[in-house]
Amino acid sequence: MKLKGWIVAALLPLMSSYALAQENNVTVSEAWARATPGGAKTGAAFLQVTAKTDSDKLIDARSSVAEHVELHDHIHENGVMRMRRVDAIEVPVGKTVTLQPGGYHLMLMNLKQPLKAGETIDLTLVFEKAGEVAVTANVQPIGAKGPGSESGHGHSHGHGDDGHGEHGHKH
Ligand SMILES: [Cu+2]
Repeated sequence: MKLKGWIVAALLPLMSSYALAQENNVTVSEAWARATPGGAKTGAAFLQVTAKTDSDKLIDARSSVAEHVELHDHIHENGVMRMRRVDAIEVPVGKTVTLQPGGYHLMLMNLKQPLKAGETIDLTLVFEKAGEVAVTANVQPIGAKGPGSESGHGHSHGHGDDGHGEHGHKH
């Protein structure tokens, strides 16, 4: 069937860009990472986690592009935004937890290579109950604030004010 083949061909890239993964109760979607300037040793990755029928906790993560991956949060301290390592990110049942710039994120430590916009990286998330969930993250340009138009949700606003949202991932 010609038509069927066409539909499959159209859906495959869409599905990979959604980076959908489902493991029991936990769903991970919209995974993306920020491109890094050459020489940067750390990068950041973001995603959404939903727990359908039971609360869970994100307790660890790893990627083949980084020596190790830390779970980070941002806190305001005396008017300054700082990153802080956290042991776990709670995923309450029925809620979608969004890891995004300025909030929770995955810190990719000791990058083995720069992250280039347009490429993809692998992420393995470790949940307390659901265990390991592997996803593919799209690398968005430096300064990107969301998964971009490639996510299929039309989050690309294109008003170009990239001035804020940069919190200086210094370690
Ligand atoms: Cu961080």
